[in-house]
Formats: sequence, structure tokens, C-alpha cells
Amino acid sequence: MNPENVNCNMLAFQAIAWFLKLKEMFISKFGSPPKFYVRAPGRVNIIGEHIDYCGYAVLPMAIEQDILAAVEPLETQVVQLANTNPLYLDFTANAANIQIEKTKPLWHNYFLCGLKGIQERFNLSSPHGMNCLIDGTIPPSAGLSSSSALVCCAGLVALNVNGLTLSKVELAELCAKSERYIGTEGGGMDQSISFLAEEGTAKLIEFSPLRATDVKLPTGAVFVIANSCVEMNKAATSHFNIRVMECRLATKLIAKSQGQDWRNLLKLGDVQTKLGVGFEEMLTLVEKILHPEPYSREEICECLGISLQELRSTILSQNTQDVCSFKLYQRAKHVYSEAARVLQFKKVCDEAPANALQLLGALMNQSHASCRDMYECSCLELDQLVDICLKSGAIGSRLTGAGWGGCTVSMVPADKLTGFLASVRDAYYKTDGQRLGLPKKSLFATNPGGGALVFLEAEKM
Ligand code: ADP
Ligand code: NG1
Repeated sequence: MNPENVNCNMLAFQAIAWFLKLKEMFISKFGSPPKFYVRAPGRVNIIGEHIDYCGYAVLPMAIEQDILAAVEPLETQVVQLANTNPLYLDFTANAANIQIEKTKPLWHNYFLCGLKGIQERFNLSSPHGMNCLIDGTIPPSAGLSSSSALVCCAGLVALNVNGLTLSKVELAELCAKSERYIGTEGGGMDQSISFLAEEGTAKLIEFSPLRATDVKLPTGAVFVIANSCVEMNKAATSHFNIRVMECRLATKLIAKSQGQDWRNLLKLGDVQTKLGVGFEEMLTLVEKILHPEPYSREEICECLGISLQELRSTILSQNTQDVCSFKLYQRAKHVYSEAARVLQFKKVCDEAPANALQLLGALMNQSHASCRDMYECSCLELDQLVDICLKSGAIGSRLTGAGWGGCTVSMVPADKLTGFLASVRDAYYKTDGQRLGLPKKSLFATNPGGGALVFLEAEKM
């Protein structure tokens, strides 16, 4: 038996032990065994940050860490939710009357988003209830999409509890839409990769229509995730939605200046499509039309010829109603340059030239600089961690996910991995008492994992 087989068997053994533990917990909680299980993975975005909601392609891969649900459908409409993590308290709801809390949402609200999405899609008047126990290994609020994995898991649970079917693409679109019930105006990358991922390959995810294309990552390099240990909950703050609104406003100002139907355009990608020009032309337009100084609400209203009341009611989201100034130039510069970098990254992966690692690393580094300086979605700890990763041997390193905390992703030559991990551990984790216990879970190499799955009690082993 070669070491690879031993590793495989170890993993299978760990998975079986994990399921047995979950099943035992389920029985002690609900008094009967689960009928089926659902898993939905988290993801790491390799490049393409904060551009999915502008309509542009992104390049993520699923990770091994996931959200797992053990489920027993009920004939009644009672939904009983429990979690293996005692920090996430039990919750009971009526499937026919789902209420989602938006400000500082508790965990069960993400689950309810998935349920509500399925119910609305099929217009279910008497949806089935369920007993459901959730377990999760994705670090929360760390930019690895724990919230979307939970929403996707819930969507797939609700689909099966009600005996319905949908394609993976339909599920991804539905879950992207339903996560917005929580209040964040995300773009769909996380839910798409959670459903469309395939083991062994990263994906280029394109929108409208949604599609996923394999991207063969370069041989000779390993992608390493490092958690800055700074948590950032998107739904509990307005940072994320402010960026979405800034992009929306930039879209409208650029569109209006070009004589386009600005009232019906929401995404920076839409205005580019309308104008039919390339990224360079869009960047030149940004220079020409927008100014680097922040825009006040009054100036925006004047440019668009609308009242403050109209700005608030027709353009701004609920949690950005009182924002007074918006940076449009910087955000648009980031979006158009980042969207171009994603396509360049894919091209280098496809063509695999001799200097592929250098080219890809440079794109990742440019992406981080743009997130930090133009999009302002980094933070001190993330910048410090990126620096440490580069000094420890990474060829490219950047924040991944929404930012303002969370994780970095670094591309490291395979033969330097051991030294890299030791060096980052010493420089970032061992220097801080609070991070000291975390390096094992917070610093790890990752491979492209598979997408969401349902398996019946009898199939799981
Ligand atoms: P992320 O970047 O990981 O998606 P968010 O801040 O958007 O971060 O969402 C994190 C929230 O998702 C947590 O506060 C919690 O409510 C929910 N969540 C994450 N993991 C779990 C889990 N294992 N069980 C229950 N809820 C979870
Ligand atoms: P995370 O990292 O899961 O908070 C968020 C959005 C994505 C995308 C990224 C930034 C949601 C559910 N997810 O991801 O759509 O915009 O930020 O690239 O809103």
C-alpha cells in the first residue's frame, strides 16, 4: 500500500467517524436518526475580488472545509434547527412563516434564507418541516464563505425535504438571490462555486448567464490560506454594501455622461457592455469622467438630476441610507483593472508559459495592492500577513473574499512549502498570544475540492 492510499484511508476513516458522531448527536437531540445528509463547501477566491456584483467573472475554487447538515423531514411544518457548536443556539420556526432578521443576524437566519428561496421558487403553500443538525468547519467571517455554504446547504436541504429537483446552476442562482434576504448585496460567486465546483480544478465563474469553466492551476505551486484572525461579519456592518452602492453610483455617472439609459443600469459591467469597449477604454473613461475626491450625496444628485429622496429610495440600500460621501473613481478603477486581471490569470493558466508562476504571482500582488489602495477593503493585519507571506517565499499573495479581515491566499512554489509554513507561523502566529493556539487551523495548503452533495443515510459510507 503506498502512502497516498494510506492517506486516503485515513481521510475516509475520519469522515466515517465524523458522520457517526453527527448521527449520534442527532439521535440524542431529536430522538430518531437522520434520513439524509447535505454538504456544501466554502471557497477561496484566487483572484477577482469585489467584481462579481459588478457582473464580472471571478476565479475561485472550493475548499475541503464545509457545512454539513443531518436531516429528518417531518410531516408537520415545524423546523427545528440545532448546531454542533454550542455558540449557535437552537432555533424553532414554522416553515410556512419564515421571518429573516437583517441587522446583526443570528446563524439560523442564513439557514432560513435557503428555505425561503426554495419555497418562493416553487410557490410552496404548505412546505415540509424538518429536524436538522448543522456542523461546520469553515472559519466564520474569514472570507471563506461560511455564510454562503450555510445558505447553499439549507437550499439543498429544503429542496430534498420537499421532494423537488433543480439543476446546480438553478440552485446556485436561487441561493445567491436568497442570501440577499440577509441584507448584503453579494454577487453570486460563493453560491456558484459551492454548487458548481469539481475536485481538482479551479473555476472561472461567469455571470448572466451563469457558467463555470475549468481552470487548470499551474503545476509546481501550492495555494496556501492564512487567516489574519480578524473577523469581519458582512451583514452586521455596512462596509460591504457601501462598496456595492459606490459601484452602482459610478455606473450611473459614467452611463449618463455617455448618453446611456443610466436609470436602468446597475453594474459597471453593464455600462461596458452597452459601450462595447475594452477594459483600457473603460479605465480611460473613469479618468475622464470621475474625480478622485469623494462625492457628496448632493453632488451625485446634481450629476444625475435627481432629489436626495429619489437617491435614497431608488438607488441606495437600506443600510447605506445615511452614508454621506462616496468614492467612485477609486472603486471603478479597481473593478475594471481587477476584471482584466482575472482574464489575464486564466489566459496564463491555459497557455502555461515557462514564466507562468511569475506572471500569476504578479497579478495576485497587483490585485492585493488594488484592494488595499483603491477599494480600501484590506486592514493592517491583512497587509502585514501578505508582506510576511511574500517574505516567506510566496510568489503572489493577496486578501481573499470580502476583506476588512479574514484570510489571505498565497501561491507558493511546492518545493518551498515546508519552509514557508514554518516562517509564516513564526512571524505572524507565534508573535501574538491570541493567535498562538491557532496556526494549525489558520494556516493550511488547499487543493480544489468538490461541490455540494446530498447523500442518503445508507450511502454515506
Ligand atoms: P463569511 O465570510 O464566512 O461568509 P459572514 O460574516 O458573511 O462570513 O458570515 C458568517 C456567519 O455565518 C456567522 O456569523 C454565522 O452566523 C454563520 N455561520 C458560519 N459558520 C456557521 C456554522 N458552522 N454554523 C452556523 N452558522 C454559521
Ligand atoms: P465573502 O468573502 O463570503 O464575504 C463576499 C460576497 C461575494 C463577493 C466577495 C468579494 C456574499 C454572500 N459574498 O464574499 O459575492 O462579492 O465578498 O469578492 O455577499
